[in-house]
Amino acid sequence: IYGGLKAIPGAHPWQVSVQVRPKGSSQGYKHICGGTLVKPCWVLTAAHCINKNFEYSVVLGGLNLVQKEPTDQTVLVEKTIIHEKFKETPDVVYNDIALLKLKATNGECAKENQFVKAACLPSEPFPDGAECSISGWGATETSEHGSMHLLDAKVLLISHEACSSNKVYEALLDDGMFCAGYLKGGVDSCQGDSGGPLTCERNQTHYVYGVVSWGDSCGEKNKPGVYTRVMKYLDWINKNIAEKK
Ligand code: 4AZ
Repeated sequence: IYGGLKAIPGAHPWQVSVQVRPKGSSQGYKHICGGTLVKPCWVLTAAHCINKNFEYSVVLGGLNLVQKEPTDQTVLVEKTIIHEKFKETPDVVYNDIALLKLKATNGECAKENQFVKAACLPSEPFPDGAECSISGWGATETSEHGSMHLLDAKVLLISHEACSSNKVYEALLDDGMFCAGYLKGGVDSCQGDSGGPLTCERNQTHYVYGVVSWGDSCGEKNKPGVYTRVMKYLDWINKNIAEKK
């Protein structure tokens, strides 16, 4: 996160660290992306975070990536589901959304508490200009390797029109994406935040409105972050998590 601050404990209880290790290895898992807990056994993330040569786990309830904390829960991923129309090109990522099904132990995946709690799926759009929140352990203005502490920042939703102007992303955006941040630059998501949440709040309820997806660099003028538009994928999400807890 560029232009962020250390998150307060319990402020983003749906934030997860998506971690990987090579398939069949006995190494420790390492952070690769963010994700959002949307049901006790389901995490929403970006499709570009998934690679079939890795096995996945998620860490819930933690703020510090390098120290074990009493609130941490580590849960293995049983299955990854990538959107059928996910496509990466050198400039754009389309349909950048995936689900991680967590592996239950004694009938439970995530145990919800003050530090671990699912975000709601949105059912209504938020207006352009709405102030929303991004969070993650990704690159910062002072560290391309990312932050050991979870950082967060406020961003504004940017209209499709403004973000498709000649100075910004021209014709690159489709209706499964939206931009958020500031055209002047400075506050943005970055590498390592991918897959993580952009949440917007209404009536004390937090909705996962976007998934950190891509952008031309980070924090630069006229290059805001681009987010997967979760509202567009509700049927896909609901179909995949239906009665699978
Ligand atoms: C990345 O490389 C990435 N500024 C993520 C977010 C943004 C740019 C790049 C948005 O994963």
